[in-house]
Amino acid sequence: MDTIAAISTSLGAGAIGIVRLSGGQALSIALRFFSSSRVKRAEDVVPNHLGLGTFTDGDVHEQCMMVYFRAPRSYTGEDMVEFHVHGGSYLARRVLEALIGAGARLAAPGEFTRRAFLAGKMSLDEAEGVRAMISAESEAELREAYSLMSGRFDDRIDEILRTLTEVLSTMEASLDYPEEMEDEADDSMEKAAAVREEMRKLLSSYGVGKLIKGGVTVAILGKTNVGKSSLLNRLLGYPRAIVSDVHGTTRDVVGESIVYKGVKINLLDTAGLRETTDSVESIGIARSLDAAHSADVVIYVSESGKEEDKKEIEKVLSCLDKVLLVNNKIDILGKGQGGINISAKTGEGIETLLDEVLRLTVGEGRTAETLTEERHADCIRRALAALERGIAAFHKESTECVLVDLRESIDALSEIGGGNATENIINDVFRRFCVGK
Ligand SMILES: Nc1nc2c(ncn2[C@@H]2O[C@H](COP(=O)(O)OP(=O)(O)OP(=O)(O)O)[C@@H](O)[C@H]2O)c(=O)[nH]1
Ligand SMILES: [Mg+2]
Repeated sequence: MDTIAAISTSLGAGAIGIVRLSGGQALSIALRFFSSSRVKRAEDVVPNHLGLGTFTDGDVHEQCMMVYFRAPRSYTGEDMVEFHVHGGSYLARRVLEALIGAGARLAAPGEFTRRAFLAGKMSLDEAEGVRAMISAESEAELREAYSLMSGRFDDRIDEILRTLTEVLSTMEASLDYPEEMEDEADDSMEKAAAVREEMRKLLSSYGVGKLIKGGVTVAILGKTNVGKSSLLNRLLGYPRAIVSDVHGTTRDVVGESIVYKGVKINLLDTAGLRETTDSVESIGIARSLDAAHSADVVIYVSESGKEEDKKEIEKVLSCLDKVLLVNNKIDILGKGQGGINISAKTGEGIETLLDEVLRLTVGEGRTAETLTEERHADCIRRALAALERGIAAFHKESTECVLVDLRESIDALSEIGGGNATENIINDVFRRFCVGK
């Protein structure tokens, strides 16, 4: 394979910039520019040692560090070189240009990791874990990403695959010797049923997994002046939205995120609900309702103790899934009946409110492995559907059909690790990586 190069650190001012090379020519290209008192020729380079030297390209001289990873003991499994140069996007770009001028090719997004996958250094879902680690924004997300990247999730899938393969070979044998193998076939189907449960459990964790990955979206809804924007500001810890005692202050949806107990929460403050003839405010109110419908949880704020027209609230909230009723301003109005009592002004009750948001969404007890990737969920859905068909076929005593369904189930599940993933699937996974990873 040709030798690829890219800047692996983010562009912009920083303490260091890393420029990477991977491929058969990595070391020879690197040594056209790098020299030090110890390193004159390729034989002088000690693998896995970071050495100080000078990168020289025409008039450009840069004191930098270089490290060489010899194949196959590198991230990609190929010969790799990294230059650690002083931070600053121009310098790193200049080094990259020199390497490309000397025969390296600019790497495509995720191409280093793709090569690692092709070299058998990691499975496809582990590669997805690498990407998830990079984009994680909360502790919960990081934990799930690590489970993917470290192969814990992969191990669980492999275990299911092993069982299914065993079931398949027993059923294949029972096709030839139906009478002798009757008991074994029955046992196998019990195993298949256990695997079915396992797959169902994994799939049901996807709801939570999605929330952990994308964050829990919470819309703050209510009439004008009840303190929605004050609540948003209190949750963020700084005055993001305008607060005033004028009714109809907020016109647009204001969105910001926080991390609470390791979970990302996307907050949406919305325009207060009221009858209005103002065309701009009407648009704002329509957006409030859209935000409420797209949210995972709606916090409906009222002023504590103030009766609101029940029918009117019903109209707004009836089709919403998860609603938390909140009585605000308890510092001046006292606690209300029903709902969570808070004061956006003093902060009282805010933790209770956030705990309730988590309880309604990600719950308290998370399972060992949570499904976070749509691609994996899709594979398991197909594998489960095929397995269910197979189990049904067994009870109708059609072993040929059972075999077809079992094979389909195994194929779908194998796609997770990338064993039989098509070029399209692989392209799709790595397309979403950044350049240099
Ligand atoms: N005492 C007290 N005042 C509050 C509290 N929350 C909000 N307020 C006051 O209530 C008024 C309205 O607050 P906002 O946060 O702007 O209300 P809103 O619901 O966003 O209003 P709109 O944007 O017009 O829909 C302001 O004067 C706030 O200072 C609270 O917990 N206690
Ligand atoms: Mg407001």
